[in-house]
Amino acid sequence: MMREIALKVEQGNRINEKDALWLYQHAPLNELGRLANRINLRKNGKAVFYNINRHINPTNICALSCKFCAYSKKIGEEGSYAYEIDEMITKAGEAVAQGATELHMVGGLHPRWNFQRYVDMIAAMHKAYPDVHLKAFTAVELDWMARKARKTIPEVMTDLRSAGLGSFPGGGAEIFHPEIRDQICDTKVSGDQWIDTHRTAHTLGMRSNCTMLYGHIESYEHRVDHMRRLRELQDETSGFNVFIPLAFQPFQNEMGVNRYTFGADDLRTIAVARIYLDNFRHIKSYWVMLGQDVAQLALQFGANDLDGTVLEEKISRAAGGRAGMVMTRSNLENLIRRSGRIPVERTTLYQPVHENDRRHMTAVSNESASDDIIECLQALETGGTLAPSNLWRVAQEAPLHLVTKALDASGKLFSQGQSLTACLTIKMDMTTTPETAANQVRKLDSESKKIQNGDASVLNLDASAVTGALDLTPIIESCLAAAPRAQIVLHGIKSVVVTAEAAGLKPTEYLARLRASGLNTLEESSADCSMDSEQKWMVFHCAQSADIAVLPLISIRGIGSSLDWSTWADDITELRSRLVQDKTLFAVNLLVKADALVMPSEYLKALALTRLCLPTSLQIWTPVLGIPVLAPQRGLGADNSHHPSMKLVSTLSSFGSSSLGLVSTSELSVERLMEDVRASGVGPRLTCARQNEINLDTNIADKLSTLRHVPNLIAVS
Ligand code: V47
Ligand code: SF4
Repeated sequence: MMREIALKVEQGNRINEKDALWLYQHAPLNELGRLANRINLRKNGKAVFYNINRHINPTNICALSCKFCAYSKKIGEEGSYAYEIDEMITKAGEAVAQGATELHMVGGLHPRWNFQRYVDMIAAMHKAYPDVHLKAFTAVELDWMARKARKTIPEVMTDLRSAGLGSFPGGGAEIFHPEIRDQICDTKVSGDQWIDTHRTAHTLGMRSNCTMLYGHIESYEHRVDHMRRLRELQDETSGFNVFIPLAFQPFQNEMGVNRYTFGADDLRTIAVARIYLDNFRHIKSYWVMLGQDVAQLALQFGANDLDGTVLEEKISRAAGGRAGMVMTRSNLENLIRRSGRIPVERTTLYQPVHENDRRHMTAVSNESASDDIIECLQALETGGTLAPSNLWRVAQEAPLHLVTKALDASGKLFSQGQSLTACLTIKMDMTTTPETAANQVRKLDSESKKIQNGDASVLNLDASAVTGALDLTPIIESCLAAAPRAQIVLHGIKSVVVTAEAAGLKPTEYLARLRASGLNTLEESSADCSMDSEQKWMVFHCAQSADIAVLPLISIRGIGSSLDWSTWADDITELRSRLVQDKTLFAVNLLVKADALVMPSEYLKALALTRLCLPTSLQIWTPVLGIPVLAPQRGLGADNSHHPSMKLVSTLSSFGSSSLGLVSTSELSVERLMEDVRASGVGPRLTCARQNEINLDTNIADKLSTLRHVPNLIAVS
């Protein structure tokens, strides 16, 4: 079916709603992304738009009470506000001083504002800043104004245009289908009215945008139906500038929805829109709702616009939006450049602000790379290896989609029991102070129940911050006394070296003692990256001869505004050379150096390349909280269940991850995590094991068979 749909698209035929639904439900994520990406490159070339704009939400006082809306308040309610026109002009002035070419204004339906108030607002703004494009008022606000003024929609639009309004934003569309609309915003204009209003605008020669609010209670069918109505109107009028999927922000709503959209769903939505909405030139990856991370990735999945600097956005913020309210020009340009695209500042009507940039908008037939890079990828695809210099160049130069194409063709994806696993873990921070360590052990008494109940299987002794000598043998013994079924992992290699030295022991001797006390795995920490590689591998070999499994690390790091692929290439080369002699290695962790600025698209490319470079007997672990995120943090709950990196979990298996590694049950909600894992499932490919999923101290063959016969394995299909 994927091939049929792709063929339709390649031959210039449009896909139908059934095809769109199939793509949503079944298309492999990367194949879908490649198709959408190809279409976008043909329509828009390598240019990705952004604009310098400011949002001004004139009031949050609203006569309606849409169930999804966290933003609206009633008159007199705490937190309600209504700006005077002067205040708005001051805000606009700040933006204009920073180069804004657009003001975006939407807000609540203020019961005490009459139509003239809106006309005055636009007239005053236009007078103060005649060169700035005023994009204001949703179909919902226009309907409100028309009813208040007893005017028709065309009259309202004409008056606003005469006052200086430039175009209409796409809000208020939500989900058109009455099955959903009646549940989430029954007092708002209907879907048909929304469409009629935009038809009127287009007929009057004005342009508008359109949106879709997704990720709440609607189904894929409702989304496709929504897009169908937009495509039909666009066929009629060609008046839409852009389609903007709005990812639902889940806090303070009356619909019982309390989780962010899955990253894989966001990417799917952008891609399906790009493929289905063939009569739209632009698809917006709205960073405010998607978060910077997914917004950046979406540029590879069919989107060609990031929206703008925004400056003050209150609607998503009220509902738990965590992407921040403002981006600078250089932030936006950096996100675009590091996805291999060319940033182009645009006007509201999608013209380049600098005429010279138009050349970047010329169609490109597909992602490309030089012949030798293609040859290198082919070598990896067929199981070959590359010299370090070539490895480094491939990582640096190959576009993400060429890498995933090679990965798909290699047959390495989903080769390990077709699972994405997680080892549920209790983490204990080790320190050199014996009293604190003893306290930790005491704490374990309560935590040990989790292990006895099978809710966790691993005890992770985190010694990565330990700098002095700390003999872990008594601690491990106490741990096992409290939780006899626990598998003990030691995180951090340096402590082994330091402690052995202080005790006058050889590392082999100390490791043998640790093994005798019950240690089964030694895991490299990012703090160990500074160790000399020979010394590190010497410790690993000693551990292995003591029958302790080892988990090395592959690290990537960002430097300034780019990514340094050399540490990654070195780690891969090193690991490959070790693998020749060492058949007992079973997994590696893929980690970003803590201080690094690494883009999500770069992390996923590193993951896909790592999978391509290493034999499938070696699992690649992507620890959830080690996935790089760009967005600033906000406190949304005590644990990390809403951490932005969770958004990417649903994408990881498509890029070659085998496991989320050691997941600390006190840091992340397992239920949430399982939802994310399920959300990545295309067909019966993914499973999330709750307990004993990886028996760390067995050899690979045993372990793989364990993977396939895990008790309580939850199959996802
Ligand atoms: O209509 C409300 C949505 C819209 C939430 O045209 C929410 O360029 C997510 O339409 N989670 C207003 N979305 C914003 C809008 C928009 C934004 C950016 C650019 C453009 C454009 C238009 O925000 C509303 C509603 O669909 N919304 N609450 C929420 N919790
Ligand atoms: Fe009012 Fe708009 Fe919120 Fe609905 S979504 S309650 S119309 S501000």
